[in-house]
Amino acid sequence: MRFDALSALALAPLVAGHGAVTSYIIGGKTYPGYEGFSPASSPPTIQYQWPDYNPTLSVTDPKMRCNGGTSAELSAPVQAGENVTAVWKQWTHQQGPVMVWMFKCPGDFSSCHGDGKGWFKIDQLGLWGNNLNSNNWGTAIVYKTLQWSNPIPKNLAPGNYLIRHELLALHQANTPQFYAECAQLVVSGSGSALPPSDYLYSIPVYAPQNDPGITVDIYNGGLTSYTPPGGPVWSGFEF
Ligand SMILES: *[C@@H]1O[C@H](CO)[C@@H](O)[C@H](O)[C@H]1NC(C)=O
Ligand SMILES: [Cu+2]
Repeated sequence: MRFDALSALALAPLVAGHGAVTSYIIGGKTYPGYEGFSPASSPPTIQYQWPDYNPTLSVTDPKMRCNGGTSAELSAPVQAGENVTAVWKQWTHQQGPVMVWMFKCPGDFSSCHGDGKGWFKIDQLGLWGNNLNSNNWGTAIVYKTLQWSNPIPKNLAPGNYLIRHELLALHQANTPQFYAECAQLVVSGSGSALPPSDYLYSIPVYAPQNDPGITVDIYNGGLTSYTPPGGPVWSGFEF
């Protein structure tokens, strides 16, 4: 009995671990995402339907893009400059960066799947301070608040976009865990800015598996700083 109880406790964190974006708050309105596991029976959403909470372990895995999701039936309107808040129903890890990416669709969402070199970062938070073996990481904010909020670049050209929220968990040395989900946004505004090509990446693969921001051992090596993989955030002011 005692053994069983302890085993159950030991297993619980595995079952309850990990996480995924489960809804979005935009302009004061909540847009439900998937809360379960596809194929979902829930109503249509703005979010790509994802299959599970499991981490993606390899930068080349197709799940890197949107956790294996497929096109959503709905989209959410957002004004350039307005915040998009992603909400996680659960999240367990406190070491590693948060990164938010967008992709401009050439046309309709039904034919836009984030293919090709078109993804750019609009926000990220890695480490603050100089202690990698700490909770001073972007993902610790998601752990505490179960949310991440940032604005759509104010000058971004209007159009159909995918937004991709990515958590990179670094608590296990040499076993980085990627968690990414996507949703569909219709951006409005009077801007005309689009990122220049040196800010654009394919997903996968936006960085090599041996990128120092991916292979980093946060418990060892005397490191005092950290740079997230995939380059800098696009400020939104270039044309
Ligand atoms: C919008 O996002 C920024 C972070 O980039 C945050 O400081 C601010 O509080 C957010 N605003 C709202 C209304 O959530
Ligand atoms: Cu996990």
